[in-house]
Amino acid sequence: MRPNLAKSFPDKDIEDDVLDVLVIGAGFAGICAAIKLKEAGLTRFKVAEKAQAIGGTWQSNIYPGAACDVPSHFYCYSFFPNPNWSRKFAPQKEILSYIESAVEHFGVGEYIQLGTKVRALHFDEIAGTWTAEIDGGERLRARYVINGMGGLHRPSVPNFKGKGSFKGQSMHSAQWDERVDFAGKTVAVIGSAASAIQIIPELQKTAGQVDIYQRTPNYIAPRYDRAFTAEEKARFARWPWLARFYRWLIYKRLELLVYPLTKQNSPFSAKASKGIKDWINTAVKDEALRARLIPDYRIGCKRILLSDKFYETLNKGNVRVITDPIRAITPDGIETDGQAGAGSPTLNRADVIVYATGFDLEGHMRSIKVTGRGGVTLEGLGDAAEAAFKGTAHPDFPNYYLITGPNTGVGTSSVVYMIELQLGYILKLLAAGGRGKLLRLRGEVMRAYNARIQDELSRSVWVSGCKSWYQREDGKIVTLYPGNAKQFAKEHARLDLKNYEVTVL
Ligand code: N01
Repeated sequence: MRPNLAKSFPDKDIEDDVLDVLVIGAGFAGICAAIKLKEAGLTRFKVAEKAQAIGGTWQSNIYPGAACDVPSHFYCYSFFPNPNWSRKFAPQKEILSYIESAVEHFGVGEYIQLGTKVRALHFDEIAGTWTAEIDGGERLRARYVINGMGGLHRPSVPNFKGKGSFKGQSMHSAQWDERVDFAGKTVAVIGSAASAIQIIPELQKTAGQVDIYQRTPNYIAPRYDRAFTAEEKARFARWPWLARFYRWLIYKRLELLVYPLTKQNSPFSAKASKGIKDWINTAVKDEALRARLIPDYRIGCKRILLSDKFYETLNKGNVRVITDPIRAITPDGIETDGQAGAGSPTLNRADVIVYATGFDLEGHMRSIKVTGRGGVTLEGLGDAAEAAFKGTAHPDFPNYYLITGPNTGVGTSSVVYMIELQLGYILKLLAAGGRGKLLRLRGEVMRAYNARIQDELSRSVWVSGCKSWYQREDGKIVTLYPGNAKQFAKEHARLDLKNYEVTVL
């Protein structure tokens, strides 16, 4: 049942300028929060968005080929279906327009404050409120904070020797420079994972030469992307149950066929990895190249990628895969070690360098200085800073809730679905606390929860011997949730108030 927050946050007796809720970020998570808060009867809330536009990931990742890698009918809000998705995997612009249309449809635009970068958050124990320091000097006070800033935003660009000396243009995949004309240029793409495999087939069409610097090969499965026909879209619009059923089929397929690959002893692994290896062997013409594309770790250890075009693109005459380690960036291009590190260095000339090298999760999450009870800071917490109960609540930060916090990634499902589930839980917390109470998670509850999660993760395929962004440098996984979407839903279905100390303010 949907909590009615109007009871816990009555309209009368409000004399202060304290917001009931400050939401951070206007991506899928923050906008979902705004919609749900409004639906539940709140009006005294604000969404602080650091950029000058809404959309989060889908506002910043505008590189050619950017698209979701979860089917669109499942990569959208369950309460706001879109019968008009143009393709099974919609492109970035369409996803961004979908988010914009949700803002308009639910009338939450007025709650979003753009160009508002939260720099620090301080908890005032006596008042039971949070103060947000905004870049530029503004301060916002709120009873609750919902942090929906997500993890994949801050570009990670490796500090290659000589990086600054490059004479040409360079950009990170998430900071695409649309002014750069790639026609006829030699483009070096560093990285060969989710972002790179979307960019490369597009760049190949215009660039003179595309050099792909691959450190580790990935398992790339076909996406089977296609456009929906006008009839299909009309049917989805005419019969909403059909769109719901189609969404459910996607959900079920991911749960039954893809999620099992996250277990070390999965009976599906051998078949799935053989299928991809067979595909590489038939799709890629060059035999020597095939050998360099076949991963030597278990399928699922790194994210299984989807592309219909990537392997085929490697057959084009203007594409090279370079697997010799990068030694340095020079003014003219990229210097690699010689063959297998034995020969003399090779300079591969480049006009443009594209860093498809992923994101700095830790740096991003720590980009807001959070100070909680007793002056405890995120930095001061060490390991405990990267833990949260159900990925949401932390004992040192009362009335502060995270969406897509630590150990919430169900990599085999739709993050939009997970966001809704987490918000359902957060809304229950808000209903229980209202305007007069402080809810503090019990420390032992968080420790027990995280011990269970880490124990389950120790049996996952993600610790089976590869290196991925799922893991920290020391190998600990603080990103992924070990269960499937159904278990995640169960985890977030009910609020057990015994897990919280409730203080009346
Ligand atoms: O980043 P990544 P991404 N020298 O960290 C290489 C989401 N996403 O932007 O594998 C040389 O996965 C690195 O090599 P290796 C999705 O969740 C979603 O591609 O570490 N190479 C790898 O090849 C995804 O998982 C969509 O050996 C270096 C690449 O750079 C997440 O974003 C689309 C290097 C980084 O891969 C991140 O994907 C795109 C170095 N020093 C992304 N450092 C959707 O469709 C790194 N690399 C929703």
